[in-house]
Amino acid sequence: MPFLQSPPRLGNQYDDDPALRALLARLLPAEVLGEVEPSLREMGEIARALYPEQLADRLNEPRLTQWDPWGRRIDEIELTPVWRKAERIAAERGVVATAYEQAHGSYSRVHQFTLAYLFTPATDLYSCPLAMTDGAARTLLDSGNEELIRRAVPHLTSREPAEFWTSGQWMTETVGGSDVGRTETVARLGEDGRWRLWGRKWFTSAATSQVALTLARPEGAGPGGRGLALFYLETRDAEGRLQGIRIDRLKEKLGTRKLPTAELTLEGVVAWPVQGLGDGVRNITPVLNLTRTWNAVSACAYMRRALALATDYAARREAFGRPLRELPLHADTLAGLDAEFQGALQLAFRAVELIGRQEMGEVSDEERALLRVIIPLAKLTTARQAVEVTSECLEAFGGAGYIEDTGLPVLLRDAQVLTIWEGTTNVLSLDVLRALAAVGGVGVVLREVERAGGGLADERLKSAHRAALAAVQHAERWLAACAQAADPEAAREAGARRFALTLGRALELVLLCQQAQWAPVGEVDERAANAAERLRRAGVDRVWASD
Ligand code: MFK
Repeated sequence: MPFLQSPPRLGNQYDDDPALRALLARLLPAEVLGEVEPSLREMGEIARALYPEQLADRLNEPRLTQWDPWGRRIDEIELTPVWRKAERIAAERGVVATAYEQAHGSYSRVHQFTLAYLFTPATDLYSCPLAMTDGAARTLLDSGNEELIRRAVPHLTSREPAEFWTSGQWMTETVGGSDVGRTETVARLGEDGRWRLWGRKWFTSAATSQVALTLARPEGAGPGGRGLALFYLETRDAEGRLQGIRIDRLKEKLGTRKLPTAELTLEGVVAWPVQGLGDGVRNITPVLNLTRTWNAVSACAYMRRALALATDYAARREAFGRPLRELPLHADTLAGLDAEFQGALQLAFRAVELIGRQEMGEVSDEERALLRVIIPLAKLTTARQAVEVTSECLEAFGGAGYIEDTGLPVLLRDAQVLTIWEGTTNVLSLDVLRALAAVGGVGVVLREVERAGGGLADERLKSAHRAALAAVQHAERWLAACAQAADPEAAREAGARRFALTLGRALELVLLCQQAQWAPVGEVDERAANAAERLRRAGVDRVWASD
């Protein structure tokens, strides 16, 4: 009998994730954890059960049909089987709704994002429309626009599949996805008192959404982001026909291929101003802050999925007379990747925790400032980690990791988007600089490092904490020294990515130390402590020594 390798398998994705369970035990009071755990275990089971279906669905992609056989323009998009299932699961399990029902106050955000974390890798990025839906619900609620709140929010936060709507977030135009202030879409007020939009949207993720938030320049308004207005629109009429929107084509993408990302032309679609007729960029930032948090949580989820598969395989696959997991170098490699994942999970959920408290009005000014900085840091740091970790996990399978019908390469292709959409690593690094300038400098990060290190007793953890503190202090000195450069602005911009990654990784390290020390009295969570030790040794300071 020739040698045949059994493929990797997944168990319940909640039960099998000790880092997640330890984190939730720290973040949630025991009674809250007891109440939400059944829903998490159920989602972990859904993820396990969907895995074979994802593999079977591998070659299916969404299809756009622009014309019916009789020449009518229809622009219909047919979704893939797992996506159709995901729509229903997302609504019924409250992957958005949980955050707005607030059954557990500020802890509901932790509950919701844990559902999202378990759901994301099981449903081929259906989390994209959910992220935008969450962002739209928050933005409408914060806008105080009662008409739109009544009209849309009950749908965006519904658990009833027939009632549930998702929202698009149409920002990117041919001028690019970063410099949004150059948006060319025009808004005109008709004689009937209604606004209509004309323009071309170049990247619209999930073009199947029922509603969208988008930016347009009211005729005659000034340039830049201040001259733009934030609009809400409904994509279809009562018969389900697109109204004032043409789908030009679906994008041919490296990954996220189940996601029907489209190019659209707006041809007079009726739209409602959400919050006045200016400051569109500022008014859409609540969407960005939530979708960036979804991005960070999704990055963790992709790392976890790749590690779950690689770890399972390492127990099954024998080479050189032993299972891979007993080969010292293989074990060391996986442990390094697991450390990156654990650090990322801590940082992403620190943002989640603060969002929950902010929504309940429980944050201090200090925490509000920290949140403004931590969201772009979490997004940019975890997205880069996701690409590195998924890539290494493919390598841990040897040749099988490079073969399409193992279902493994798609993990890397999908993870790559996390560094790009919602702001690239560079755009977010610059955002970190702007955010720090607005909140009074690096002190807010230093104080978080101090806070997280407050109760450390274990010597290894204290040493890791010192390394993180030194890295943030180095970053602060670099920023101050930029003022002496011939062109301070250029110096700050050129080093912004190294600076931001240093802050992001240092925060991961101290939060991991906090997690490790938190374990039941007198003990240290060895899994988290080992991860902290590895992150420290791998190094968190990315600022150049000569800077
Ligand atoms: C898995 C789930 C992932 C979710 C998938 C969703 C897929 C969606 C696909 C996409 O649409 S991807 C495209 C997403 N595009 C971006 O993320 C935009 C990237 N570019 C930026 O973020 C730029 O930094 C920005 C557009 C914000 C810069 O534009 P401007 O015109 O130079 O704005 P400016 O002056 O920096 O900021 C305007 C105001 O907003 C300022 O306030 P004031 O008016 O009071 O001065 C800023 O302080 C404020 N602001 C900017 N960013 C903010 C913010 N406030 C709070 N939070 C922020 N993040």
